[in-house]
Amino acid sequence: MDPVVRFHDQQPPAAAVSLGEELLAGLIATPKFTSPKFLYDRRGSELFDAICRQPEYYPTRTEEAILKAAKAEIAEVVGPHAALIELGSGASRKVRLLLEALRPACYLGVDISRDFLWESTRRLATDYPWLEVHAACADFTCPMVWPEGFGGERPVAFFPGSSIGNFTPDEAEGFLCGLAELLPVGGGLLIGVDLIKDRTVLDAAYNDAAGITAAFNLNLLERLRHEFDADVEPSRFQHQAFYNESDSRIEMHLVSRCDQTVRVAGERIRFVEGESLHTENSYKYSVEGFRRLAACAGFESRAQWTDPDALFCIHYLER
Ligand code: AVI
Repeated sequence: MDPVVRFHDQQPPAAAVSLGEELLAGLIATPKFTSPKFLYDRRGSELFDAICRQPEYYPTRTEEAILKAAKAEIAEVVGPHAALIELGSGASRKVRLLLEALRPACYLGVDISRDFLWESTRRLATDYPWLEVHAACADFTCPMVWPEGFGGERPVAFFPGSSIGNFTPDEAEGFLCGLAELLPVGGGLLIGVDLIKDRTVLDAAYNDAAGITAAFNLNLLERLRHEFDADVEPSRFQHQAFYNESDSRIEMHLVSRCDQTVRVAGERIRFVEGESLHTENSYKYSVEGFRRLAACAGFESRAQWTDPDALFCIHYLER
């Protein structure tokens, strides 16, 4: 039998136009920057999946190990029959580690990539026939509403992968405030957050020996060529990633190897040799630091789990 997924399209129709404007605004700014979301076209998502399998990139396997080890405890704190919402659900891989233990009443996957979302929620509905599966194609970083027909007594959002780290702390607080408004009192948030640690571990994680993170970063330029009609030559830029200790963040940049002018969507963008385009931040938090941030957004800490090497933390917070 065909798996049943209730699909809700919440995509704004003019997305492509406003994306171009947003991109250009960052390229003509000083210093130049682009939002990390531009790194995720189809190829970018594939490369990110490959990053997650690199030996130096510890967050994915560490978070999965924590989820496996703590699933019974997580289920006890969260309680059964929740309405589970996965933000940025992608391949819905991590949630599978929890479903049998959590036994939620229903599941909603939220992702911006329509095809990916459709395929992964259909697979989920096939593999967990007892679960009511919903999918919402939406940009969860923008204000959203729970789709019609989805709900239950207690919504619990699941936001793994330390994606919260790709927001600045102010943006993260704003995002958590928006989420707090969507959740009733007693609603929960299970969130994965990368921890502050030795810089050699961090620098290696974003400069893997196989060059996958470099390819992921440089793929932004391929995207500029194909989608935004840019005449940019990726080999004239170099991947750079380093830990900025004072801001507790990894910074990822594309550094121009020479003086050059690039045309993007009819606009001429000048780079001098050594000038960088800042493509991503990945903030790291202490356990306490993140609890403080969440408290500012109206969440109370209920529990948290870390790995033996204190690389990564999963927090359970409640409204
Ligand atoms: C998705 N996000 C949490 C990843 C990170 O670690 O900040 C993206 C990434 N960028 C380079 N490597 C991985």
